Amino acid sequence: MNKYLFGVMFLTLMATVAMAVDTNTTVTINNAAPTVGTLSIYPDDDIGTAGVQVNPIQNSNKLVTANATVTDINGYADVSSCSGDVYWSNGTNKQTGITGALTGGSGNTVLCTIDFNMTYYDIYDNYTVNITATDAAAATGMNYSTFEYQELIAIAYTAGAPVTFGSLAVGTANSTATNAPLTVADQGNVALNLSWSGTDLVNASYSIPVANVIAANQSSLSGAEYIVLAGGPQTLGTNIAVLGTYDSYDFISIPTGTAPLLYTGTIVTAAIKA
Ligand SMILES: [Ca+2]
Ligand SMILES: [Ca+2]
Repeated sequence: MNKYLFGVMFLTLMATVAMAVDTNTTVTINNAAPTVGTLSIYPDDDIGTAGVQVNPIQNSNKLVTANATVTDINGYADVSSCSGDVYWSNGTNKQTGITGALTGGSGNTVLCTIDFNMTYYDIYDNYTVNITATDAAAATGMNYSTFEYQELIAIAYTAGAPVTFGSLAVGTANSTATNAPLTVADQGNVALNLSWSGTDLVNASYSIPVANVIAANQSSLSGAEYIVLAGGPQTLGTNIAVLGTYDSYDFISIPTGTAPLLYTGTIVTAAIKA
């Protein structure tokens, strides 16, 4: 009888040691929206002045880059995309939906970089750049910064240079350059006034005074607005618009007593803000 009881107790003890139960554990992790850190904008073409200044490039585009660290406490891989927008100071869009690149993800952070072009004729202004990051749940974060797009006063001759009068007889009056007009293009982002000066046309010790050269706004001097290229810079051509051009027509008169030689001089066109 005692032996039987012992056996039952032993089996019961063994069953207790092997027993296990389980239950599910669940937790739902809430999505946290990404946040965008301080924007950096490049290049800063004036490091001596606070803020970011960007200088236009004459007749060309300027690449501007902005980046910012995006943080998502669900892990950087939860950040699915980023994009950028550029605004003028009046709040209207210059460019929107610039696709950003996500690089260097680690832990909860990833870098977002956007690139965009500024044209040489974009107005000088304080531009705002924003970067928006979006995560897998379509939650977003945004931050912004600004840069100053600087003034650019720039001109180029786009036709008619060098000014060629060809072969002329002594005593010829007011002969027009054979390749007129001389076209000046505004290749910056400022409306311009033009001024003109010149040098004597020379060959060794011989010369034709620059006072014999005239620049005009049309191909006929009759009724023209014109200047004599002597006595320092004089204005001809005002309020040349951004992207605009100005056609000038050069004339020369050959004084009697001029030796039969090839004469060469210089015409200088300068531009100031209108
Ligand atoms: Ca998230
Ligand atoms: Ca600066």
